Amino acid sequence: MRDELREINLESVNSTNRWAKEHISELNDGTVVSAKTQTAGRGRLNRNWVNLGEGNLFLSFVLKPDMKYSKNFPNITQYLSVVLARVLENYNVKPQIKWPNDVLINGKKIAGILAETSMGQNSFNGIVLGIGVNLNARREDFNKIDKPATALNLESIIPVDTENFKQELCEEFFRSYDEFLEKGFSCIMDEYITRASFVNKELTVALVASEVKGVAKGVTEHGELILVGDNQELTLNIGDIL
Ligand code: BT5
Repeated sequence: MRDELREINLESVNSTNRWAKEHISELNDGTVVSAKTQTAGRGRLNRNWVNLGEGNLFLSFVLKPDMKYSKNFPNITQYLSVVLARVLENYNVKPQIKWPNDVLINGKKIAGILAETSMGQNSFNGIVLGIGVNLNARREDFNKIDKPATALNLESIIPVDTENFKQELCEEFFRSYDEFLEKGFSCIMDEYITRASFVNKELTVALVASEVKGVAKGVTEHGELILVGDNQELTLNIGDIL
């Protein structure tokens, strides 16, 4: 737990991740940057995070962990997916995690997570861990998104207050962040698997320039996807389940 939460609340920004990276040298470890609205949100591989406007969550954690924990950095997005699932469960919904870190409700994406590393000339400046959560939207807003998506207000009977949700998420994140840095994926593995939407399913996974098919057996102790194909067992640390 951090002593005090340092928060930066912006009205409108292109991307909270981009803003946090640009200002990282002035920001302390544990700073939370959020914006009421985000005009050019980004996802992985140059994909966009669609802006559903005010009332939704656009947030980046600025993290400056000790390099002695660097082997656990690749799992930080999975850590955040579990943290989010815990918070969502308080709203009486059943979140599921789609490897590696998408969070879904009833098979539709409610949140996306993007970690970016900031490097200086020869140094590590920190990690910017961004999350967008759809909290308040109308069904017609999802026409702007090319894949099934949803928002918490459409799934939960409990009213959703964006500011409260943000505080709950930050509190939950920092409650077990130090433990995560020390122990890595193993400290969330059970919770991750319990909520996994993909285990024992037949999947196609897009890799950088190809696709592989198989049945997902689970994940390794490092959070990699284990995919059993016709004649081979693959362990994937990057990819997109199609
Ligand atoms: C992600 O990428 O899901 C990571 C998104 C991270 C967004 C946050 S918002 C705060 C912070 N600042 C930023 O600039 N970014 C972070 P990826 O796995 O590549 O998924 C992108 C795909 O999700 C898109 O191609 C769409 O199919 C879908 N998508 C886009 N906007 C969505 C939305 N609002 N709700 C649900 N799905 C969406």
